Amino acid sequence: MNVPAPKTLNPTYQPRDIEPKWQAKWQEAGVFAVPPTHLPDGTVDSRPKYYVLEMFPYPSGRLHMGHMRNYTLGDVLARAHRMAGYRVLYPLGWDAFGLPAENAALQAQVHPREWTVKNIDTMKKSLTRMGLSYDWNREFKTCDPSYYVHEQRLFIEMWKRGLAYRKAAVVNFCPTCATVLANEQVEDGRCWRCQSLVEQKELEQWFLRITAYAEELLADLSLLEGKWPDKVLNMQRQWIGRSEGAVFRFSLEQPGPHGSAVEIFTTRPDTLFGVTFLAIAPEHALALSLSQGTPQETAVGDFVKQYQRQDRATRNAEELAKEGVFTGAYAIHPATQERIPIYVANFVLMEYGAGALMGVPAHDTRDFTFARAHQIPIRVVIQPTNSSVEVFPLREAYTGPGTLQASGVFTGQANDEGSAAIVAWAEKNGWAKPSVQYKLRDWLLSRQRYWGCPIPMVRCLQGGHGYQPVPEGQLPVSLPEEVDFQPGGSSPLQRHPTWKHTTCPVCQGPAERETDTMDGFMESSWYFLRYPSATYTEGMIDAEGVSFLPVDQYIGGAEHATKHLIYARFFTKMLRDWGVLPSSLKEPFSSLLTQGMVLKDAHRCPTHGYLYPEQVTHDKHCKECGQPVQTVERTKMSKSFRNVVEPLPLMEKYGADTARLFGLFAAPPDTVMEWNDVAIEGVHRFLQRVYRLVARTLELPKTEPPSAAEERAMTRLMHQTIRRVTHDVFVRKQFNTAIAALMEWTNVLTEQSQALTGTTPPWIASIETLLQLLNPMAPHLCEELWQALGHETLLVQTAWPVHNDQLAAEDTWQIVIQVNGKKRAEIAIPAQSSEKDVHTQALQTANVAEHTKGRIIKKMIYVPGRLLNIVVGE
Ligand code: ANZ
Repeated sequence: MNVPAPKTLNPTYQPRDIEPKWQAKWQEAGVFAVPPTHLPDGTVDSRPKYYVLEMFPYPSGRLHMGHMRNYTLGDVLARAHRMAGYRVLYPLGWDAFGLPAENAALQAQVHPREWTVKNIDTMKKSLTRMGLSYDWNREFKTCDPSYYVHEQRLFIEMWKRGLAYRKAAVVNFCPTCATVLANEQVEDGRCWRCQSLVEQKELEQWFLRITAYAEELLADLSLLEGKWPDKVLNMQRQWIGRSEGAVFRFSLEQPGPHGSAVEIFTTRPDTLFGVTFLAIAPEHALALSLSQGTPQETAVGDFVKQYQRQDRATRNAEELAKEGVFTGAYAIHPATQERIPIYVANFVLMEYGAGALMGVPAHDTRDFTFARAHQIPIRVVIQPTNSSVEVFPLREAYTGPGTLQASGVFTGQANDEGSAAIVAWAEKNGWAKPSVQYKLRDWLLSRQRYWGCPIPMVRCLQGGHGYQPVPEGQLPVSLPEEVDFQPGGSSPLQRHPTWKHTTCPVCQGPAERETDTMDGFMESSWYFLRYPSATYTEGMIDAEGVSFLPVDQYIGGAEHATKHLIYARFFTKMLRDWGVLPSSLKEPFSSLLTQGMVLKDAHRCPTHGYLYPEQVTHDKHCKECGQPVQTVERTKMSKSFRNVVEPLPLMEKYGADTARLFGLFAAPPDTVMEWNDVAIEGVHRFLQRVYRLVARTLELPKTEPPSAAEERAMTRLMHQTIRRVTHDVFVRKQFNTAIAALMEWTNVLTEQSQALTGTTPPWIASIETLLQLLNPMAPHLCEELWQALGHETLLVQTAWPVHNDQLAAEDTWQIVIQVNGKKRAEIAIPAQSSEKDVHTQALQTANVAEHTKGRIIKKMIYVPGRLLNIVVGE
């Protein structure tokens, strides 16, 4: 091998000098840009594509450890795949609309755009400092009209196809943010951003019909099995929440202007004969009218008022106190003709099923509690096979399977069979139909805020044309820059003196623009389509862009499981149905990696609350008052816990390569990562060792080739390490074990280097391969050392090393010998020995001979090259 001429190397590792230098060189050489498939010279780039993407950041202005971990994972995959010969698309943009920008405008009197742009600038500098290999040519921010124009076209198309519509709805309203919130944005009855108690208001809103895709969104989760974390798949299944059952119609005893029947949804038609009450939601049209003129009228009125104000999440919670009030009215049981009392109850949700249920106290826990509280009769209609359930003394509902009893002609049937038979019979008689319900609700899109994408619709004021889309030639509908930020119920767009006034596209008469803007989750539902076609202006994505889909590896937080990750799937399926995306594209993200959180101990003083690390003494006392502090172990990094580690100072101290490596080494990517000051020192020392190893190599003269045996041993370890690291990086995506393999190898090489009197081709090959394998994780250091070894070409442009199984094979096998499953010896035997040779040598080993002496060998189980289990008996 031709050993290149060495260059000089600074005697000590100085990441602060090395890192910016290489970042500039990579930029200059344009090594991270993805050229078009069809090059101007007529050639076609036929490398396989690899699209790796991290969930794009909200430009809050701060880069935290979570970001750092997230982006390093993506960068390692991008860099490794580039070296392995893929055409890698690895872009970043900005999720730039959202409330914090608008809140900043309210508080600090800066325009949201200015705030956002400034933050993007700061964050981009930090990301660049980390040495991330993005193709910045594809960067965009979602608050630019050139981005959201595509979203407005998409909305109009959805409206034309009936997938966007308006509906009056009881909505979650945050009084502090003065905006409507989607169900997903209410957490424990509070606003997800400001934690204010959420109120309920009835307002006309824009919705997106995601429920049209409920079935497919659920079914296609099976395509993601093994490629997405089970946890995320299960959360989506629950969220979509498919229930099979039936709708039954119960006639009212006294039909009135409100109708003659009440419909209920049940998943347990088998319990029909056990129904002893009905319950309807407080918002149900019948709630007030049924009680009219009955002594219950006031009680029902008060109850309805009270619960209409309660937010959806609380109403839905398991621990909600089950309350209800009798309406004074009765229904007639369709099978038994009995009178069934109708209640209004808080645990019945208007949005689910028919907004009403049939109560079966004997077989449903909730109904049981309710019946006891309201002295409602209990009727047992299912008997378990091996015991018996009687009304007295029934302590709890029997919810298990069994045989139907007291169920007319269905008595004696197994309950699951009975269920189908009852529905079929009732359907024939005209008072039931099978029904499938989903928990998934249509997506409430409108927000009464300024800093979002304008909804491109206008309302005709005089001509009676209702809502009309803004004509294509007038798109994008851009946000006005001059607005007045006053907190209040209406959006600043509503208060703008001129912006909303326009003309009706149908009659040219006066019209008003929609002043609501879109939910911020809209921009993130399709942004991954934009990077591959970043410069295409005619539409969202062109053929070239499509060729990069789907995203091969998506990386982000599991907290997006039921929001962004469902919306993006919905949009992909919808755009495929429209022909914008190919029919073969079923899912947007082939593989999903949800990275674990970064945790760190926090310290709390009984008097001074949470303390910064520098406020705590070595023996864990508060520096202020001397009291012992309580350690809250492994808690989420958060400003309020004062346990945040800032990435920038960390990179200043140790360099970006150490910070990157620590994030990768501390834990597998999908598990929580614990912050540890000792470990960061540890990875820093490892990089210094690599540096010294190369420095030592450069000091030595070239010498004669080593002995064949030495060369063989060196080459073997190199090929074994290539094999391990390649598998860990490309297949397992477990970078911590890849780094461990490189650390082990470095230790061996360091030890050998001490005795070395000169460098030889296999030695240089080892050192260079070490740098190539470490390069995706610590790219700056490796590039510097690569250059020091005399290379003119950039390390990032070299090919990923490929191992050779033969060269990696051991000369000898270490085989564990067990007798009846217990380890008795370990033998070394030339590799590739026959099974018979292994038997012979094993039986001759003293400890094995002793344990088999005088016993009959029944069987020998052999795992080639690894293990022999001798099964003996008397
Ligand atoms: C009678 C019955 C008997 C029920 C029994 C359950 C057990 P999932 O599985 O979540 O879909 N239900 C129907 N509509 C409701 C509404 N709008 N709000 C609250 N609860 C409602 O739940 C379906 C069950 O929840 C239905 O089946 C109904 O109670 C209740 F032994 O009907 B069941």
